[in-house]
Amino acid sequence: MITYCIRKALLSSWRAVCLGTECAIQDKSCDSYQRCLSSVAKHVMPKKPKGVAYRKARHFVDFIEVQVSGGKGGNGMLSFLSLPKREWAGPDGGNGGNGGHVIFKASHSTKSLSHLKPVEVAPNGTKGGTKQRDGKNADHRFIEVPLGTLIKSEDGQVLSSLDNDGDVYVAARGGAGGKGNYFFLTNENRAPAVAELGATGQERKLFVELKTMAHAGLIGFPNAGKSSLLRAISRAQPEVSAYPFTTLNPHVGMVLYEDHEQIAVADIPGLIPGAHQNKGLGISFLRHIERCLCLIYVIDLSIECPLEQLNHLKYELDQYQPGLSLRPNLLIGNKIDLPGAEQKLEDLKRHVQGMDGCVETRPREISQMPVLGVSAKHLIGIDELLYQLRVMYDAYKKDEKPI
Ligand SMILES: Nc1nc2c(ncn2[C@@H]2O[C@H](COP(=O)(O)OP(=O)(O)O)[C@@H](O)[C@H]2O)c(=O)[nH]1
Ligand SMILES: [Mg+2]
Repeated sequence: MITYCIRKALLSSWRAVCLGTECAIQDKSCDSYQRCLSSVAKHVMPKKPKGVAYRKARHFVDFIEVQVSGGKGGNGMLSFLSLPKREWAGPDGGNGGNGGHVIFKASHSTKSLSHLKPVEVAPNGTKGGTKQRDGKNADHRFIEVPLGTLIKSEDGQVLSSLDNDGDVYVAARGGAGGKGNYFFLTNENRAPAVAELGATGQERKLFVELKTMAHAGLIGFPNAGKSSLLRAISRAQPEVSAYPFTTLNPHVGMVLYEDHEQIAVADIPGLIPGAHQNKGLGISFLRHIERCLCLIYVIDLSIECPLEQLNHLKYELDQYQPGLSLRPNLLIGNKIDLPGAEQKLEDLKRHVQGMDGCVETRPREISQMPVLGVSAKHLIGIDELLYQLRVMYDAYKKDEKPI
C-alpha cells in the first residue's frame, strides 16, 4: 500500500513537471500557448488499424429510392368436414393470416442507408387450414434507419421525419387474410361454398433520405486532394489517384477528440464547373453538400490560379442553393509541400481577408474564414486543421442554428 502511494505521488509530480515545462517554454502570445489554455479538446488519432481491403468498397448512402411492398394476406380455406358416422359435419375452412407491413424504424445504432435495397418486401401470411385452423400472420419487416431520416413520396412531399430513437413509419401495409368458409356459416346457409382470397399488400415508391449527412463536408474540384485528406484525418479509405473522378461515391470518416466527441467529415466527389446544371456526375452531389452542417473548401495549390477555383466552387454552391456557400466554413490550401504553394496560399489569404485591393465586398462569413495550408500526402498542418474543425463545430453547437 505504502509503495503504491509513493508511486502515485511520484507519478503526479512528474506529470506536473512535464505539463509545467510544456507551457513554460512557450511564448505566451503564440498560438500553442493560447491553445494550451483554451478549452478546445485535442484530437486523437485512431488507434485501430484501417479496415481490410474488401471494406474499401463500402461507401456512405444518404439518399435512396425504395419500392416497398406489404406482404399478401393468406387465402381463406374452403373445406367441409367429414367424420365417421357424421359424413356432412359442415364447413370448417379457417381464415388466412395477414401479410406483414414494411416499417421504417429510427435507430441510433444505424448511421447510413447503405443496407437498404431498392425493393423491400414484407413476408406473406399463410393460408387457412381445415378444421377451422387460421393461417399464421406474417412478421412485419422492420428496416432500421438513422435518426433524422426523411420519408418522402414520389412527388417530394414529406410523409414522415424519424427524429427520435424508436420512431416508426409504416411504409406499406400488408394485405388482410381471406376468410375461410366457416366464417360464412349462417342459419340460412349451412353449407357456404365460398372463401376469400387474401388481399394484396400496399405497394408504393418512396424516397428515403437523411436530413444531415455529416458535420463537415470536404468540397473541392477533382484532384484537389479531398480523399487524401479524409484518409489522413480518419479511418475512412476512399480511393486516391491522380485522375479525376477516382471517388464516385461520398465517404464519411469520423474524427475523434480526447473528450470523446466525434465529428463526421464527408468526402464529397463529383463537383465540377457547371455541376448545378447537372454536368459531370450530376446534381445529386450538390444535394450531399446541402446535408453537411459546415463546409471545408479544399483548394489545389498546384494549379495556376487557386483563387479562380475558390470562386468557381462558391458560384456552383450558390447557383444550386443561394447562400449555401456561406455556411460555417474553413479554407484549406492543399499540396503546400509543392514549390510555389506558399505564395499562392498567401494570395488566397489576402483575397479572403479583403487585403488584395479588390473592391468586391465579401460577406462576414467569408472574410473571417480561417485559411490553412496543409499537405494531405505528407501530413503537414493536419493538427491545425483538426483544431480549427473543432472550433467551428463547437461554435455551431453553441449557436444550434437550424440548417
Ligand atoms: N504533392 C501532393 N500531392 C497530393 C497531396 N494530396 C493529394 N495529392 C495527390 O493528388 C492526387 C489526387 O488526390 P485525391 O485525394 O484522389 O483527390 P480528390 O479527387 O480531390 O479526392 C493524388 O495523386 C494524390 O496523391 C499533397 O498534399 N501533396
Ligand atoms: Mg476523391
